[in-house]
Amino acid sequence: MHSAIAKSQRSRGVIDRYREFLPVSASTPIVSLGEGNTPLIYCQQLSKRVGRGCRVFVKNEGVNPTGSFKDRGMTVAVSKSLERGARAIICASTGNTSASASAYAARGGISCVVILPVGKIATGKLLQAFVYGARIVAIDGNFDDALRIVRELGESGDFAIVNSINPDRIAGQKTAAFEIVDETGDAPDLHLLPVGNAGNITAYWAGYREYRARERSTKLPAMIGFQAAGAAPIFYNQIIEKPETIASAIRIGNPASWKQACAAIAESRGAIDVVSDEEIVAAQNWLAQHEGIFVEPASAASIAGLFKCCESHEAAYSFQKIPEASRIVCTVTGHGLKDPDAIIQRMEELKPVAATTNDVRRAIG
Ligand code: AN7
Repeated sequence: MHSAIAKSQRSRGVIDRYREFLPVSASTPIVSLGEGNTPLIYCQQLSKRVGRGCRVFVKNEGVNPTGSFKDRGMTVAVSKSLERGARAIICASTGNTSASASAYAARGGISCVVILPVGKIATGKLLQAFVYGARIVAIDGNFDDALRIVRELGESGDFAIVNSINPDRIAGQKTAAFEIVDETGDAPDLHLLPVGNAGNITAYWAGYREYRARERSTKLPAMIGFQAAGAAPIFYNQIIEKPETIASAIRIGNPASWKQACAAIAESRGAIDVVSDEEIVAAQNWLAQHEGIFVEPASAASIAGLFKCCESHEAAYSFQKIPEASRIVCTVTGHGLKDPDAIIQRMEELKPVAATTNDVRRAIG
C-alpha cells in the first residue's frame, strides 16, 4: 500500500519506463519531472504536402517538463551525477540545455552553473535558468567557446558536466526512438531532425539500433539531419568560426558529436542538409497555422528540411526516390513560446475597439 502510493505520487519519466535500457541501478537516486512520453502526432496537411501516399508524424518534444527534448537526457545525467556524489553540475548552452539542467538540479537539490553566449539566448530559456536558480555566467563568445571552458572546468573535478559529451545524456535521449517504435509497432522509414551539437541524432540512431538488435523493430530509418545554412559545419565539413542563424539553439560551429553524427548518417544511408533562416521561419509559421504545433525556430529546421526534400532539386536527400507510402517522423525539439522575440516584432499592435457587440463584429470584418 505504502509503496503503491509512493509509486503513484511519482509521475512516470523515461527512467521508470525504460530502466532496462539505461545505465541506472536500484540504488541510483532518480531525479525526474515526468519527462518523455511525448505525442507522436499524425499530420494530415504535412502528409498531403509531401504526397506519394506518405504518412508524416511529428514527435513533439516541446511538451517535455522544461519545453525541450533535453529533459530526457537530463533526468539520467543528473540522477547519475547525484549517485556519484556530485554537488554541482555545469553546462554550456545555447539555451535549452541550461533550462533543463537548472530544473533537474533544483529538483535533485544540487547547484547548477550555466555558461552562455551573451545576447544569443532566447528570452524564455534565459528566464527559465534564472527562475530555477542557476548560477548564470554570460561569456563574450559563442557556444563553442562556452563548451571549451566547461570541458576545462570539468577537469578540475568540482563540477559534473551535463552537456551531451556526457554519455548519460545520450542514453536518456535515445528513449525518444524507443517511444516511436513502441507506439507505431516499428521504426519509420525516414527520420528528420535538426542538428546542432549533434547529440540528438547520435541518440536517436543508438536507440533505433538497440531496438532493432533486440528485435523490437524490423528495420532502421534513414537519418536525415538539418543544420541552419549559417551554422552548418557538418554539411560543409569544416569548423564554422562565426556561426549565425535566427535558430539560436543550433548556432554551433564545432559540434561535439560530429563524428557520431556522420556515422549515423552514413550507416543509415541518410543525409545532412542545410536550410536557410527564411525557410526555417516559413516552416515555423506553416506548422503553427496548418497543424496547430508551435515550435521554436531550431525545431522548425526539421519541417523546413522536409519541404526541401520533397520540393527542391537541390536537396541532399530527394523524396523522389523514396518508396510510395513511406512513414516519416520529424522531431520538433523545443516549444515555440521559448523564443518569442522575432514573432513579437512581426505582430501588429492591438488597438482596442469600443466594448459593444457591433464594434467587435465590425473589427472581426
Ligand atoms: C530546440 O541547449 O545545444 O544536435 O545547448 O535546443 O543534440 O545539439 C541545444 C540544441 C535542436 C540541436 N533543437 O540538438 C543547447 C543545445 C533545439 C535545441 C537542438 C538544440 P543537438
